[in-house]
Amino acid sequence: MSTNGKVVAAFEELAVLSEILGENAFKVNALRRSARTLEALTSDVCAMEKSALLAMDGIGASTVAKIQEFAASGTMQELVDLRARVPAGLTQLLQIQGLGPKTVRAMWTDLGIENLAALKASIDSGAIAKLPRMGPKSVENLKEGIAFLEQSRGRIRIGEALPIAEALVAELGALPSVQRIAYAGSLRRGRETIGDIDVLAASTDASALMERFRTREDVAKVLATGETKTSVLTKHGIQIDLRVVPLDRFGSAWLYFTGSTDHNIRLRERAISQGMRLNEYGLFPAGEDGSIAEGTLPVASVEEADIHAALGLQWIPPTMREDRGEIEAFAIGVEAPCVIQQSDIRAELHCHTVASDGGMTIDEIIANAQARGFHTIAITDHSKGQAQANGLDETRLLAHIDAIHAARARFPAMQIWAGSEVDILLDGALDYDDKLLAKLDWVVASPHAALKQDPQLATARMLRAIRHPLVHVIGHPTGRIVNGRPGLELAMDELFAAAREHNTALEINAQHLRLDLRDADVRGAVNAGCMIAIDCDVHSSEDFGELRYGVLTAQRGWLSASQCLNAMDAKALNAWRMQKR
Ligand code: DGT
Ligand code: CA
Ligand code: CA
Ligand code: ZN
Repeated sequence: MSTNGKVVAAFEELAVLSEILGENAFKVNALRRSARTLEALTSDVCAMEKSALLAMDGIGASTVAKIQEFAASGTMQELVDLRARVPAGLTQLLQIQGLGPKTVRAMWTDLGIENLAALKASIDSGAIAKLPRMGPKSVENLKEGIAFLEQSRGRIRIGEALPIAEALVAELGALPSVQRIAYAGSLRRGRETIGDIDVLAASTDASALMERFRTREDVAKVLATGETKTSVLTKHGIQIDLRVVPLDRFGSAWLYFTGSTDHNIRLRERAISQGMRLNEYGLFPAGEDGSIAEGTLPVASVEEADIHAALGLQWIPPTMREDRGEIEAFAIGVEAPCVIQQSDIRAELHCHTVASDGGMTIDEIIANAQARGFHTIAITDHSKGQAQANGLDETRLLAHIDAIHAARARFPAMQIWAGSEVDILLDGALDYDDKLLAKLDWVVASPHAALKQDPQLATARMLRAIRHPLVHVIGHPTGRIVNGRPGLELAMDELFAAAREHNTALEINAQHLRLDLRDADVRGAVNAGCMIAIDCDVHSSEDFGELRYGVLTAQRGWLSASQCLNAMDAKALNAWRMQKR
């Protein structure tokens, strides 16, 4: 998280805790407003002058004092105090979809509920119905929310795990005794959620490395420690396993601990069928009885690719190691799938400026895209139905189109399109009429409301949007949030067939909170012959950095550059656009 992100999160947490504690609404709202204002900032808040801070809307003297305290100490005393006054089990209840601080406060003060177990007991006994506005429908929603939370608990989102793993690898890798270090496991495979972080290292001084790992500032608890493996729990509740392996066996260990387990089983079977044995120490020739004679040296062990090659395979990208046909697909002599790489991406086709709920101006967002080496950007602010996101009505949209087109003169190297992220209404109609849509260069159509809609109605709704002749891309097709809400339940195969027939692309929304389409659905869409867009749904400059998660998800769905809009050259992309105009 950036410094600004941490400050915003601190203000949000202050607001939530204050609300649970029953502080007056004025104070709570002021804290929320501070968070919103700071969220939109593009410069480092901790480096700003007091006068510049005070000049911003919704930032008063007490907010400035808290920011300065955070800049100096990395925390805020008030936050520490409030955390101590609210039971930890209570803030955890806020992770239940649809449950806000007001209701959590009522549960606490009226029913004495302090954790999830007590909440479930009160649902079972019926006591929960004593709360205001807690009718049968609300209780049902609450039950669904709890079930979803329990199913996802314990797994963290890749967007939280990857930066932590990268920082750890960089920190430990800087030790002179560390010869090689890398992360493995589900994180390397790019799964949307991670059970724990697995790190492998080769070192000339294993005990010093383990000591350093155990005593890092971020470690809350050492779960187990030895010469070759140490497991810790971080202060954020994330388990990290560090294993030390011999440098000349790094490749075989990396292969083994990257997994998946099912993929590993297939690889071992292949080794056996070729009279060999594969384990984390290498690929070995086996005797008549299948055993590895003592002192036998491995055929391959230093690099993953050596082992693959000795097994008659091309190197298999980690994101594809899930036992979904990859071993056959990567056999030497077969034309292997060439999955998309981040460097293939040259366009951002879904982003929001200050005109709706983004933090950058038109020029800022274009400059960001250009700095990333992109040739095309489509600016797609929200449509009028998204009032909470300051969606544009017809008059504002027409002016916005002109403003975007006017920017072309200032960025002659960029292909700049005036678009919209148009809301898909409940029946599949769009939030703007066709006359207005036809004036836009680029149309992304997305579902935002009624995400618990009946599956048949939801499928019909999305099919109608896909068939609309002016729609280029369906944005975040299910509306799900990873570890947050399941989103629309759709007959995906019907969507893929329609998308293919009508030449409408489907989005992989790269935001790690969304990753929507999910990996398995990307594979389905790819097989059905659909075009895919990978977009960052940019609201702030940092959001461009979410691209990596979208690319990992695309790779897990076996997407190649040839089926991805964002990998086309500028001319081809424009030609594709024009078939809808
Ligand atoms: P996670 O952490 O639940 O998101 O998933 P993974 O895949 O990272 O699983 P993890 O951390 O238990 O182990 C990392 C990899 O190491 C796993 O994908 C395969 C390999 N591995 C670990 N333990 C075993 C084992 O007992 N048997 C086999 N075959 N493979 C294992
Ligand atoms: Ca793991
Ligand atoms: Ca592990
Ligand atoms: Zn959206």
